[in-house]
Amino acid sequence: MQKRRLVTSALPYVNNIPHLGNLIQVLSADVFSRYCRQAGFETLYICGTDEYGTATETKALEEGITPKELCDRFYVIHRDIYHWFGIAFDKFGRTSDREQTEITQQMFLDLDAYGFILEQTIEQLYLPSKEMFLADRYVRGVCPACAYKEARGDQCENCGKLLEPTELLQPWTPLAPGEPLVIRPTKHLYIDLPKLKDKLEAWIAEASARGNWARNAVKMTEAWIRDGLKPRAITRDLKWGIPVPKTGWENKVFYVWFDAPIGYISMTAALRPNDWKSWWQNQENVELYQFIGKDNIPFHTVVFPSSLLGSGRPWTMLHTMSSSEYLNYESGKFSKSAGTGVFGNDVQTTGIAADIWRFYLFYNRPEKNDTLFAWKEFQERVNSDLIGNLANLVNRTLTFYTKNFGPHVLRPAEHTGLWKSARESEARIRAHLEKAELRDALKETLDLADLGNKLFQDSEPWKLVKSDPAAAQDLLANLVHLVRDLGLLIEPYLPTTGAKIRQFLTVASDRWDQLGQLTGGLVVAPIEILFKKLEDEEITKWQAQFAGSQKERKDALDTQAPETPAPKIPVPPAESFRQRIDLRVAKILEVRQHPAADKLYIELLETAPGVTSQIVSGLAPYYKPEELAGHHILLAANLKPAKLRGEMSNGMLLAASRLSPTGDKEIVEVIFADDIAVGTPLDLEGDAPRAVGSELKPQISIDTFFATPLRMEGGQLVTGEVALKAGGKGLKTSKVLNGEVG
Ligand code: B3M
Ligand code: ZN
Repeated sequence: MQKRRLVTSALPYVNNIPHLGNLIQVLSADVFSRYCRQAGFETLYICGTDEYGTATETKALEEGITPKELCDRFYVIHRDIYHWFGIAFDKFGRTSDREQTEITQQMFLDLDAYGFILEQTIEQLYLPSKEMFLADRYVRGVCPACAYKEARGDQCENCGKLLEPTELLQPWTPLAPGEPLVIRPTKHLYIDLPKLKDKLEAWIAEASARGNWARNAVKMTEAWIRDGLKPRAITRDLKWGIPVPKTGWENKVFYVWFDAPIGYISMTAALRPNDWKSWWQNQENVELYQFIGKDNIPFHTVVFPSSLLGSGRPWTMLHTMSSSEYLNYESGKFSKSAGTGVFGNDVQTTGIAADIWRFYLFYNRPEKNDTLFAWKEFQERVNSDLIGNLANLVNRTLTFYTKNFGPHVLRPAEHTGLWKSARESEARIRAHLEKAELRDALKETLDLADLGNKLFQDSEPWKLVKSDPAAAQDLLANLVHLVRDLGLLIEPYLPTTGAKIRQFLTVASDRWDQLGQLTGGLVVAPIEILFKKLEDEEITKWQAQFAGSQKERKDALDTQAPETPAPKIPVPPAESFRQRIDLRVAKILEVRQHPAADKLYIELLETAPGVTSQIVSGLAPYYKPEELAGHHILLAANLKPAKLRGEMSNGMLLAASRLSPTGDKEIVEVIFADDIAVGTPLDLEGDAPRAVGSELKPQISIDTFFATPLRMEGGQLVTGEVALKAGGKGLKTSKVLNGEVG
């Protein structure tokens, strides 16, 4: 018997308008659950708004309304945006609903009963002028792991590390910028993660393999366990949250990250009051698929599973984790606070259909790497792949068929070449979807459309219909069935389009058991054009419109110091290095071939303890992957992220090079630093060495980087006349003793 499928996407915080980057997860879970339903699995897709916590409480205070009023307002905004995008939730609930309080309180009571709750008095940051403790998100400061300046008190948005507010360096609060924060004692309840460690580790090892967790989820979870599990506070000094059901704790509420994942359960309970346990306490018969962004990984693979394991009930645990990377916008990050990018409500004003947005977002889904939303590429992909390929095949096949043979499509003799390939392709599509590889499955679907177009083109039916009309009709009937398959395959991605294609063919069922079947009995109804091409003028207009329309974006730009340009008059290299160049020791965790370039590798690095990042380098002609993996190297760490042949690169690895004695080839040597700890900064000899985790210098362009010369001299890395040191040690090469470094 097939297991049921429970699908969730991260519950969006209610106090903001989601942008395209946030929509990825909600959309991904939508495609996956639509696929599951079409493939015949009993499926539930659960999502809703995450409403409690400091951010909501503070925003409501600022606007002079109650938190509940604020949430009511934004809940509707979220719901309507997702509705516009065609998301077919079974339930879009709210964490402020009654079921959430009941189930969260029971979860806590269970954990307490089994001895997994601790009480501790801690020192916490306190804002005297407002007489409040500043928890989690309302403290900002420098991340101790990656030196990101705007890290939040609960987590660094840049590197994903979970934090305690007091761990931040130079803490401050946007509620009172400039006011010093003081540390005061307060008592809190903790979940005893160390006591759950064995259970948890056993579960992670087994579940991550069985459920094929995304690579970033496995890596981040491993790093998190390796850093050591500590008890985690589950209460906060706030009013807007779920009350703690314990005497003496009336003034505290549960921490939003304790209750938020329970939202998946409570929203199911709100939908199915009598039978939610058959979904959530039924590990034997239910598989849980979760779609989140990579910044939420440890909450879903470590913290929430610990609550479930410790509560002593037979919860349905995570099966497949699909944690996407980031979608960046044009030249930078989508940012809610900076107002950069395209927001869910903006999208509706462009007049571009939801299916077109969905198409590009999945074509460009940040599945295994960060990707970039770029207007030009958006136009190209939509015009050439969606319209030029898929829609074109639908249109030309159905038009040609009806014009020559009328509306009825009988069962043709099977075109064996076509259907052998098509069935293989359909099997690959299913296999990708089963692994939540949504982008790969979409590409495969487009390839199948391409195959249909080639067959159409090569068979020249416009000639064949004159010489052998019966053969032409048979061929076209095969292609009409392929169009039916493509409609079914594209429907999870483009639900409106898929349904239209079925309408064109008078096919009522959306089930995938029809795939590959030459059924006949199709009737071609009058068809319409599926999409209209995106014109240059429109693209230019939107590019400008979304580049600077948000007020916050302008303000942010005004206050940002412009990058110091590369000097025109010569500045001593050492001084230029001191001001601009930030090199750090990093470890190469993995090396793989760039899919689109023979000479490039994609390297996964550990740039600070537990922090990973990807770069692209041109080392393939010089090193085998196994000669690089595991080594510590030098990373230019403050370069602006760049996209190299479609892959994001967050920095550059340093190598020395010189010409061979015969002058006909380049000898390249990566500067290894295996005996120096990951994250160690490089400083000029004689300067005070900076610490691991110290703040990065401002971002620079690659041109600025190359304006400061770095060289090997006698096997020593130098800039100008001065040697560079990391952790007191010099950086050495053994083959390229004198040469350029870049
Ligand atoms: N609300 C973070 C976010 O919106 C958080 C996810 C909760 S999932 C249970 O990105
Ligand atoms: Zn960080």
